[in-house]
Amino acid sequence: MQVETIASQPFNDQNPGTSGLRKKVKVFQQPGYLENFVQAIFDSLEDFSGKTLVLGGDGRYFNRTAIQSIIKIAAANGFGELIIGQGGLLSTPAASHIIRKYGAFGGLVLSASHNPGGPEEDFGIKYNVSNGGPAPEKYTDAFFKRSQVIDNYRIAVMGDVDLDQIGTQQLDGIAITIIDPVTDYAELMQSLFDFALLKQSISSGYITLLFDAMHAITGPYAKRIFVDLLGASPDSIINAVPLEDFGGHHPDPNLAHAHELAETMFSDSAPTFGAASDGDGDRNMITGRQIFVTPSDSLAIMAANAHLIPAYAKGLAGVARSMPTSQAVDRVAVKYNLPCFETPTGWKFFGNLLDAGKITLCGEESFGTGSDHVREKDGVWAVLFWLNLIAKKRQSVAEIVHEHWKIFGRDIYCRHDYEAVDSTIAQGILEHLRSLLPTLPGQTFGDYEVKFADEFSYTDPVDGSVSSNQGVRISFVNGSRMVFRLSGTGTVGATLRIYLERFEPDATKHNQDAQVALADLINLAEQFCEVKKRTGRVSPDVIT
Ligand code: VG1
Ligand code: CO
Repeated sequence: MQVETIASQPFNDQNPGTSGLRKKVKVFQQPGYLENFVQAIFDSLEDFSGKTLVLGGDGRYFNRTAIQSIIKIAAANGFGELIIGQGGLLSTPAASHIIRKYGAFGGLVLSASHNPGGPEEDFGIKYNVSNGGPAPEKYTDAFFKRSQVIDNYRIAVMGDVDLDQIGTQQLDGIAITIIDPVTDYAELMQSLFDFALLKQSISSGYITLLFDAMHAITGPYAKRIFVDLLGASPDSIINAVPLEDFGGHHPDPNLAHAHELAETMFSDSAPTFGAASDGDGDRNMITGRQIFVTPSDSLAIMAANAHLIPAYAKGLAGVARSMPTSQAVDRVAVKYNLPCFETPTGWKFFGNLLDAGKITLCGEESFGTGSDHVREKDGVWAVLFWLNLIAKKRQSVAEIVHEHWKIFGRDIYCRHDYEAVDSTIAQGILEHLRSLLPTLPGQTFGDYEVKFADEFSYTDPVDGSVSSNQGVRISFVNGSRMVFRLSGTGTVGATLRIYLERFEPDATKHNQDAQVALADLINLAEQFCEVKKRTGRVSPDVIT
């Protein structure tokens, strides 16, 4: 193999955020930008010579170009084999599974997840370690450090690889295996859920399904699993063809962006079940006829009912949620005597808990749920989990949710996002909040007496690593909470996220609209953070 060493200049902005490095495509297209970052990753890793790297992405604009470059850099750096999804496609959870199943050294997943795609939009790259999960902070810190001093990258002199031809090509010094992106993942799903029951429930018409793939990666997965294996009609999947620009939309599964699905689910012709997934297939939105299930509730309901699913029939080792996720799952953990962990935002913090067998299920308020079957959140898995629950319990989504609230009470929840805020103003908001923290405990605001106010810091119970500054939280004596943090996935300015929750034990009050039920807390949040005052905005950009 002929290898060239190309001199390059370091870029100062290659610090991975919540989930990998995300930038505008134009930034990634700068000469040496992608190459430097990939070389910085390889320079930070040890002992991978001759080993296997998994490679794939969500199919967005620049995916194929980036894959061709990465193949050549990986070859030059001594990897022995690359396993690549056909067409350069792999959903994030499928990549995680393939790393685990084939004992790969790690993987590179090309995605900016729920961010829009296209020449003017976003691209991203993240490294996953050998457990199949996102690289923990000690890795991402090392990548960033290396990227700041790197002055060359190594690249093999070779032609482009045919990404569409399944099979192994033995090139000079490296084997390149193109696999079907769906097959291994579909087999895994069949091993976890009761496919016979699901098939019967769908063919009998007991379950009618609408899945919105948002023109993103889950289209082919949904088609194989829901249509080919479970017998759903082909028109039960909408926006099924992955497009480089996701049809010009944000592939973000929430009521705002998956509006086509939302409109149908709240109309008279709604099917029994509706769901959507994001750009890279790790998120999920769950809805039923006339009902939207908050991700926090979804996690709690999954935990309370997991024993009904074949893969979890033996019970759960424990559960975990990210800090801003509502406390609904905590109530399930108390009732069933399960260990319950609170981690910072981002899936990388669940990896150690899953590997150590401390938890089986975990989730985030940002439409992410998953289990120990892979080391990423998993959208299609969550959909199958819910379908299996509906089929087994013979209840509608609304019945399942209302029954859950009756037993555990309802954690009324919402998140307000202020996007593309000037970074200096956003930092000012956080600093202002920090300055308030010591003064708040003991003060009363209407019905709300502050119990504690702090900045969340997490000590990993497995390896003892500490992650500080993970969000400002204000907790009240009545169990309500608000959390403020800045996004680590945006690419324009700063995004302020405000998370609000209030516990409602009274079943006669469970049907309230969250914005109404949380109105006092929403006002209080503004009083504390002054986002409207400081930015001149009148309302959040996105409410979920
Ligand atoms: C957001 C979510 C976080 C999630 C992350 C990656 O991060 O809040 O819960 O893990 O996206 O999800 P942030 O820092 O913007 O709040 V995905 O589907 O983009 O891989
Ligand atoms: Co995603």
